Amino acid sequence: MAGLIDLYRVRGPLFAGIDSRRERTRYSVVGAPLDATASYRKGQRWAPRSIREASENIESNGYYARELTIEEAGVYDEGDIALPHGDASEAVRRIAGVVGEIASEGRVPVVLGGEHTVTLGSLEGLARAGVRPCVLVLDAHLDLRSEYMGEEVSHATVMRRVLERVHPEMLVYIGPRAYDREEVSIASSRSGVEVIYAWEVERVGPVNAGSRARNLLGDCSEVYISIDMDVYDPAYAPGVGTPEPPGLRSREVFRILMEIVDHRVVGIDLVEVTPHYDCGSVTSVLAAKTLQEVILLAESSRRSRSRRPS
Ligand SMILES: [Mn+2]
Repeated sequence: MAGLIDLYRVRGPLFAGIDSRRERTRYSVVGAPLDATASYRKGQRWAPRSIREASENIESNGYYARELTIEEAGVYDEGDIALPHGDASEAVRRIAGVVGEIASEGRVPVVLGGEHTVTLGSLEGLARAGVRPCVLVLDAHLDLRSEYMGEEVSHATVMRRVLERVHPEMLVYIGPRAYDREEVSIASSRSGVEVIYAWEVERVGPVNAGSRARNLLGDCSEVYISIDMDVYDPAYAPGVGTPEPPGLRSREVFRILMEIVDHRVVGIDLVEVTPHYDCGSVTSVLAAKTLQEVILLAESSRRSRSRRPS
């Protein structure tokens, strides 16, 4: 029977409800509550809390990754980064500072957005720690505009800035279906940028789409995964900043992740959940389950590798 003091203790929400000792964990969940440049629906700043709450109330096993539970995988919740409202560039600097510190400890940052702009800070932080991964983006959009509504650092330009400022060896997209002509021409002309469009996933199926992405990332020793929740069909994830039907089904995304996610994961972000436009928290719940699956797939792969005799 718990003492009375335990009954009064209220903390959280913490990611997956795990109150772990940091030194026994490898994954650092950190919230980046930014919605400075959201052009349609705002409120992504409320997402970290909403995703944490959902994550406390789903079961701790993976869908494909069934060997480990999220408690066993080793996750520590660092809390949220204090970000200014309305200054995306300063927010990116602060995110880079925090993520850089986490990565320099050899830990894997798991960034809860916030709008997609947070990915720039996260990748700049990793680079500062000497980690230069290939980048896999699941997104309805290419986010390759040079500027958007007069802003150079924005959710609609974030991958263009990543190409210019971080120079990943490979940038692979899965799920795009919304873009302008300039973005498509950049995506098709730059070496090291590959796109598996949503209709290609539909045509070849998630297993083949996933294995194509895995081949494209075959030479990468480190991989960063950015999941924009609008990659899902709005029927599965209505609470996002810029919904784009028709999109991927939840089981398709999970099957794709199973094909790709392995021990090479050095950083993860999940962005664009917009709780006030969500219905019954379905987007936050799917976001929490998606993150859990990515962590479990990465950690299971890492442990099975370290068990293997060399
Ligand atoms: Mn998007």
